[in-house]
Amino acid sequence: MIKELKLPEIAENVDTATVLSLLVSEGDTVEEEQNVAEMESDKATFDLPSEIAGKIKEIKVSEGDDVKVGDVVMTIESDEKNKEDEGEKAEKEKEEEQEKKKEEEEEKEKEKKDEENKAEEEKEKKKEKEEKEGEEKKEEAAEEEREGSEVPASPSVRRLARELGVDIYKVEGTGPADRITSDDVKAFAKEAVQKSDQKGIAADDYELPDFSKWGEIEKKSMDSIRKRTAKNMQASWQSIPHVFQFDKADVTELENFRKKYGKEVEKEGSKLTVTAILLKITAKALQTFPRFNASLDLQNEEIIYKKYINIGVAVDTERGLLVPVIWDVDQKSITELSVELGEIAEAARNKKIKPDQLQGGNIAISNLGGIGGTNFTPIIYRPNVAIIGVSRTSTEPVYNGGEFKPRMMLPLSLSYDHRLIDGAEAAKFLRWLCEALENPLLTMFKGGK
Ligand code: CAO
Repeated sequence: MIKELKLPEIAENVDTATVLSLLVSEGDTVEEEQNVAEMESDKATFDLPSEIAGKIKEIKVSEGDDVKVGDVVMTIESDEKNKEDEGEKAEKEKEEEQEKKKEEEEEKEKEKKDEENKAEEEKEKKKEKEEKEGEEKKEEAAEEEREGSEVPASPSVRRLARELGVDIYKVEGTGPADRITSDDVKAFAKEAVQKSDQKGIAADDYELPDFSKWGEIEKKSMDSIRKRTAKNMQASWQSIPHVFQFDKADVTELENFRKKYGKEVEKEGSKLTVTAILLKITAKALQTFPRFNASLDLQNEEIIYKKYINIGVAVDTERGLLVPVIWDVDQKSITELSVELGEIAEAARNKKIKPDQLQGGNIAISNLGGIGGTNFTPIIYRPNVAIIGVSRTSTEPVYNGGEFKPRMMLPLSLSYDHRLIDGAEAAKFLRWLCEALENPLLTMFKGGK
């Protein structure tokens, strides 16, 4: 019995991987779970294990090939017929079960949607009537006059289109008399997002000059991480209205503490750095300010509050920026966080990070202080709503009301999504972080668990 080994699902939004190296040849015998190829997606490097024990029959890819999820990488002839039959049966049963579950879910979804549509239509009719003489009608008329054309959509649908950044004049109405419904707007927005995801990096119309006219040049293809970073950064920057807040924490006492107790962490084979301490304090801050731990679902007009505290840490690697995630930060000690931070940073740099270690973060910390700089404005990682930027601690003269004293000041920046977070809340969040760094005891009674 010959079994096809296909490239499995790797991670969300990842549909291809490159074959870095083949670890077997045709005719080789392999064990179940034995790694047969080393692969690299734009998020991480990972090993591809054989699902069965047997003999490699045919290898369908070569090193350097890009393979799509679901494509056959190689075929393997099983050496245990019975086991295979059993496996096949179980797989078939699993598939049937999944199919059944999917059908039930689709049916449920359809019923829900029908109900929603009905309710939405009734609501809209009522609203339209109320709004006929109302203020919004005037606004609508004024807007239509401005735009110079009539669009059959209620003010609430127009508002939704504005919030989703949809040009209502491009939406085709499917309601009575071609009226544009909120579903039409949502479907249009969804399609636009899908299209932009498929397109990869959206190149604009700008035409590059021929640089070789002015001197020697060399062209190199962008590697997968660079392509992914460019695409994500562009999408985040274009879709999130960023606002930036800056503050400084007096970390003089904290630095003394770090020097004194750093040895405890060294015993565990790691280093007590500002990043590890900040991870712990940020976890407390997220419990106190849950909006910073949330995501925005504009399509369904919902705010998704997460009850877990996972924090991404930007890591500078030779291949570019990676953001591995430390899970359940609130449940770990600073020593554990220091050790884990050291391990994931090393894994990211040595291409050993697994795709699922790069997912599920609610906010990110980007510390460039080890390199230098007085401040910077990092871009938020979608679907997060904020990112904390850390610059270099420096000794500054600080006036204490009577005299200037040399204090160690840590500059912090906060980039936040202004659709969800208001300026005052952002200022409070960052102040909270600074005060907690200045006096960590405050975190014990200033909210949080
Ligand atoms: N101010 C002054 N010194 C700092 C500092 C700061 N804010 N942050 C770190 N340092 C010091 C550390 O104490 C350490 O000093 P010693 O070598 O004397 O012990 C040194 O800088 C190097 O620190 P580190 O990098 O080993 O450890 P870390 O835990 O602070 O940071 C990590 C870990 C992974 C965040 C970091 O290595 C890194 O990759 N930073 C770059 C992140 C990045 O690229 N961000 C840009 C993303 S754009 O959004």
